[in-house]
Amino acid sequence: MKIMRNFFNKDELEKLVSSIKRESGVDILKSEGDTVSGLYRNLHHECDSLQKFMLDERLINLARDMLGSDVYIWRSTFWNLRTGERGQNYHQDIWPWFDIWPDKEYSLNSQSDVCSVWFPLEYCDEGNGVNRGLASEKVLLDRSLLNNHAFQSQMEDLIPAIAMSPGDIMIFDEYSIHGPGLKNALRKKSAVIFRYLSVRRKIHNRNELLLKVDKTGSVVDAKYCKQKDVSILEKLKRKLLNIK
Ligand SMILES: O=C(O)CCC(=O)C(=O)O
Repeated sequence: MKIMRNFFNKDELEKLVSSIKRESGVDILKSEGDTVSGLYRNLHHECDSLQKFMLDERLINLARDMLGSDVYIWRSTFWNLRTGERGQNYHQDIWPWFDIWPDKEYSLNSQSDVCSVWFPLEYCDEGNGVNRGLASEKVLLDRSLLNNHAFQSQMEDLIPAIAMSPGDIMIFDEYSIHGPGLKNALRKKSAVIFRYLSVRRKIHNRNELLLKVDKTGSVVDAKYCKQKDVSILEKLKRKLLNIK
């Protein structure tokens, strides 16, 4: 897990928020609906400005370096917490993803296939659920620990809360233990996560678009895993690959 300060500037973030509002009508700073399972997933399928943000050459290169391979743009999610709400338990991302990759062999020797980039849209600290991360060596923990009270409280003591300002980013792999903490938020929070996937990883039975990018952040290929209506994804794929 690593933190990079002032990676984005204030203007870039403000522009992002306002253009998403203009393009999709969604105010991503507002908490609505179910905040724990993730808000506004994959808005980049419909928002050019968000796509462009995810295609940032510097982010692509960070992901390529971490994963040691070419990458797909996989997911974007906005996480909000209203005052008084509590976010996700501490977890490793491999836990919720077991179901997506039932045939993946996780081991202490295997490289992460997912690079996550998390960043707040407003100042975040212990009071509003900063996404803390443990910079440990690789560990493989049992999934039952997700709801194990003793483990969760232990993590609360072990994982330091590192305050982050808009512009800072946190980068972590699928083995990192992370989460916004156990306490109820004293103030609202709004944060973003981008997920980059190694081309090594296969996705089954998901209605999701994978955008393969080169070093410069240009989309060089796009594929989706078909499940239901893929017309929006098909349109986006054609647009990004300049297919008439
Ligand atoms: O920002 C948050 O509240 C949680 C983000 C997170 O842990 C995740 O997406 O895996």
